[in-house]
Amino acid sequence: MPNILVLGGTTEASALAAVLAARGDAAVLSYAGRVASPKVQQIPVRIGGFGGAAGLAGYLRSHAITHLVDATHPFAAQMSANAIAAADDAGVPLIALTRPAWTPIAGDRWTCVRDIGAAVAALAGPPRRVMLALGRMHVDAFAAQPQHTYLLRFVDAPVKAPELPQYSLVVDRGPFDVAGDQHLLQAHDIEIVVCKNAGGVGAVAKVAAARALGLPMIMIDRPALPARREVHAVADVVRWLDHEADRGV
Ligand code: 3Y8
Ligand code: NAP
Repeated sequence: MPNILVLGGTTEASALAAVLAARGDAAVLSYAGRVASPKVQQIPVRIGGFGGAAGLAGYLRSHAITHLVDATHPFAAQMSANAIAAADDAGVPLIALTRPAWTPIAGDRWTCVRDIGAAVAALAGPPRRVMLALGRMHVDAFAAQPQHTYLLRFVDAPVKAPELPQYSLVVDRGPFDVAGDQHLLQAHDIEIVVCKNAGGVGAVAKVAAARALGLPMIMIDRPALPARREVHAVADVVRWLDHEADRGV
């Protein structure tokens, strides 16, 4: 019988968890513990780091995990690298459930940059009204461009005030919808949107909203990851689980 560990934190991880619950599979979804109240899941949840790749390998062994599914966000690069190393060390099959990157369509005004630092640099110039749809973890880097008026969106109210001279803060969690994001951009008279190329559907609303309003975007490319088996659909993970289980791998 499979005993599955899902590394979660994404819309796709939640969708997979619901399918595993319906199938009656033994499965646990893991969160880092980044937000105060993570989404309630239909399978048991564990919260907190493992203690690096070695800690995760130890968890795989001590909990007799038979299959590891990395369904983390494309920017959770450290977790994904640790999953590859730990699965190899513990001899546990690994699959990644991830989302294809968003791609621009005709008329889009994207400036693609390689990381947060390049996004900060791309904001050099006269004051503008900028939406940073990046969450909380990287906002302080934008203090290097204090001339702008920022709109921030966090999952939780921050413990420490962001180090930006001029900002508005919205506390909200996705998945978001296009009408809501279009209203938000218009209400704050946003001139440019900065975001990560997260892919998927839970964060795409702002991309569609900016497109509808003809706004430029600074799109941060996702970090490169070591090679691993990757699928883009929950059904492909289920097929893998059944196939690998049949082979007794
Ligand atoms: C803790 C667990 C689900 C998962 C939902 C997806 C969609 C909604 C959109 C914007 C962009 C952002 C941010 C975002 C989205 C989904 C998904 C996604 C982006 C939760 C969650 C956890 C987190 C962590 C949080 C980060 C932050 C990033 C906000 C749950 C709600 C900006 C990423 O305060 C903090 O420390 C927040 C940290 C990592 C990035 C950052 O740098 O701040 N996600 N988000 C996970 C854990 O503890 O392991 O409560 O559901 C999950 C979701 N957030 O099941 O429906 O699938 O991507 N999350 C980005 O894409 O740029 C918001 O505002 O438009
Ligand atoms: P990260 O930088 O790749 O990971 C840093 C450390 O956090 C990891 O080494 C691990 O600690 C711990 N960790 C990360 N994900 C974990 C998980 N699912 N379960 C247990 N521990 C985890 O990760 P991150 O970018 O901070 O993302 C953290 C979580 O938020 C992930 O679940 C991710 O899916 C979710 N998320 C992230 C983003 C984003 O923009 N980065 C967006 C949406 C959702 P140890 O080394 O101690 O094991």
